[in-house]
Amino acid sequence: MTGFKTIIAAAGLALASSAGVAAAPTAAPGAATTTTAPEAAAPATAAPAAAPTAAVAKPADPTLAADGSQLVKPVAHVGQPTDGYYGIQTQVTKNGETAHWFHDSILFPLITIISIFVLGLLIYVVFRFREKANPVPSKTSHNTFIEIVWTLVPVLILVAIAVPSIRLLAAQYAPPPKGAVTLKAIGNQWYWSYEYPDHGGIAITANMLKEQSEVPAGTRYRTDADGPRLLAADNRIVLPVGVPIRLLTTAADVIHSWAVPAFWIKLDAVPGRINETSFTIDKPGVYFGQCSELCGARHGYMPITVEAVSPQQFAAWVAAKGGTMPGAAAPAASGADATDDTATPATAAVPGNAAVENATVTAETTNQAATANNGAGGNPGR
Ligand SMILES: [Cu+2]
Repeated sequence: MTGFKTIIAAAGLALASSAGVAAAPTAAPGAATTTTAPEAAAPATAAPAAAPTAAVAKPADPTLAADGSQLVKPVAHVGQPTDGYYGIQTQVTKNGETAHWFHDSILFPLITIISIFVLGLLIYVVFRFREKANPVPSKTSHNTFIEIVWTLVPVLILVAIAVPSIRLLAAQYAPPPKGAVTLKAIGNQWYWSYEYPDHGGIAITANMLKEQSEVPAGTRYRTDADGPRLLAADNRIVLPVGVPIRLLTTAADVIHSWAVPAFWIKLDAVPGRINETSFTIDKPGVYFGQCSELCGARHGYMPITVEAVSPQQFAAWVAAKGGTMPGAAAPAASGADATDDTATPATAAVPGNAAVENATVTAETTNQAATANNGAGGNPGR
């Protein structure tokens, strides 16, 4: 039996090597020393027997391709800033759509009309009542009609703005309904960590992906499939579409702010307290955001990447992360720490620059390192 296992392991090793994939660490040492030439040739019939032994640890992550790269690529103009475009990003939540309409149909026209009206009045007054054109100024100090108009009109304008504004504000803080998916975002200097407390306590750390020129060879770097520069994170937060999301924010050190423009969400993450809001994503896709509270030297380098998927894919993703859907039975223990996102996947190394869960870069922990200041030399000062 032991001999058979060795053959299987050797066949798996040979297959993995020929495909350019590093073998799982557990199989490597023993198999390499006991392999004999004929078995190492790995007849085709031995390969299927070897494959399942390596794949049973975790279900596949539905958001990743077989090579570990991101399946869903960001789409231009969606969930991210666009060169040369000004205006609010396309919104994918109800509150966002309301806010977008409120801005485009009420606030912006109103501001434009008022500004042009006041400018016109000023220009008229400057020319019409200048000393040359109006040598004897009027001494009128009171006009009941004009006073009523300039009091009433601004009041009506303010009421017209206040009604949709307060309604939107209330909707943003409406408690999530039952069945909401809870996402807890924790701000850290300078990365985000996440927990899914209703889904078996899945925990994820998300760091910004650096550019190829900024990392040593062999280290994962950002590609266009990950997202735009400074906005792509190594681990995406996966959320279901059409399901209310309860967002909880807090922080481990200083105040951060979890903000994703396409969701119309910006919620401060304050140490020692938990803030809550809710939203429902309408469309699948990849959406980007950033920390929006000045939180230190690398404040600008803690992006947020959310991938919205169908509820079925979300359930598959939860299973891939070792979590459970609410109400479902806990999965059989696989031996690995189900909530440890940094655990090495059973499929071991992924070729090339593919996305892997454990690609999280160790976060810098001091201002000195983060700003590349020379601690010994001190700040040169100005
Ligand atoms: Cu921050």
